[in-house]
Amino acid sequence: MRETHLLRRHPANPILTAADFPRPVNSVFNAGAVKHNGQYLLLTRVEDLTGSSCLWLARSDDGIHFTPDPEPALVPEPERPFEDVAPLSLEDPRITPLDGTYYITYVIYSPYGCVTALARTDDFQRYERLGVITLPDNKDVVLFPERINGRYAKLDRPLTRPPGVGDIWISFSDDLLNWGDPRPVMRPRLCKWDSYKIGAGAPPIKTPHGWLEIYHGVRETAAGLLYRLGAVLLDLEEPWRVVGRANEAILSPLYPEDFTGNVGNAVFTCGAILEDNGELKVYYGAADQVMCLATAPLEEIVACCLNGEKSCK
Ligand code: BMA
Repeated sequence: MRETHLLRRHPANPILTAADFPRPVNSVFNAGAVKHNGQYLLLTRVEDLTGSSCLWLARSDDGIHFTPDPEPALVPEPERPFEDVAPLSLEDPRITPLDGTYYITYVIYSPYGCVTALARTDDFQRYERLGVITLPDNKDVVLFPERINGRYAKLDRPLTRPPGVGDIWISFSDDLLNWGDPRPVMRPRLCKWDSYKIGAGAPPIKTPHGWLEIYHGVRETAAGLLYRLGAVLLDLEEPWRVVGRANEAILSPLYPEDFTGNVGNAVFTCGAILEDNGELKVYYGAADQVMCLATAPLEEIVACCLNGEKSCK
C-alpha cells in the first residue's frame, strides 16, 4: 500500500505480538518507549486472558526485534493504597527520563474509574511505586523531561465533558506527586480527524521550535470510534500555548493489523524514541492487539506542526 501519512510504517510490523510472550496472553499494545544503556525498551501493556492488563518490559538491540522479560514488571498489588479496590487493570504506561532516573506514568483502571499513578526505576529491574497522582477520570498523563521555570509539568486528559469526552490540560508540581495550577492546552477540532476527544501520547520531546507532542485524536463515526495520531508543538517556556498544531493526522488505521484486533480502527501511542540521526521512532498499539513501529524525520513532523493551526483554545 502506498504510504499517505507522514509516519511510515516499518515493514516488519507487527513487531511484537501476544505469541512472543512466555505465557498465554490476549494482546500486547500501547507501550512506553525509551533507550537505556544503548538498548531499546518497550514497557508494554499486556492484557491477560482474564481481560486485565499488567505492564511487561520487552528489550531490543535494534528497536525492531523485541524479547519480553520472563515476568511482568508491574502487576496490581492489592495491599497498596487505591489498589485494594480490585478488580484492577494497569494500562498505557509512558516513560520519561527526568532527574537522572526514569519516571513511569500509568493508568489504573478500577470500579472507581481511571486514575493515573507514578512509578520510577533506575535500571528497569526494580520499580518504586510512588502513588496515585490524579483523581478519576484522568489519563493520558505524560511528564515533561525537565522542569519548566522551576516546576515539573505534566499533560493530562481529565474527562471533563460527558460522555467520556476530554481535552488536553497542563498542570505543575514541585514534587511530582502534588499537582496544581491547571490550564487547558487544546481541544478537539470540529469536522476534523480529532473532533471527539484527544489525549497526549508520547512524553513531549524538546525541539528548537517547541515541545513536540505526538497525541491521539478520536473521531466518532457510524462504525464507532476512530483513533489516529497527530502532532502539536507547545511553547518551550509557556507550554500551555500552542505554537502549531498539524492539521493532518500523521498516522491513521489503514493496514490490516489496525483492524483485525480487539478494537479495530485504532492506532494509539504511548512512546517514541528520537534517534541521533533525527529519525523519530513512534511505537504504537494497533487495534489494541499488537505493537507496531512507524517513523519519520523529526524535522518533517515539526514542519507539519508549524504549518498548522496556531490557536487551539
Ligand atoms: C483508549 C484507551 C487505550 C486504547 C484506546 C482504543 O480510551 O483505553 O488504551 O488503546 O482507547 O481502544
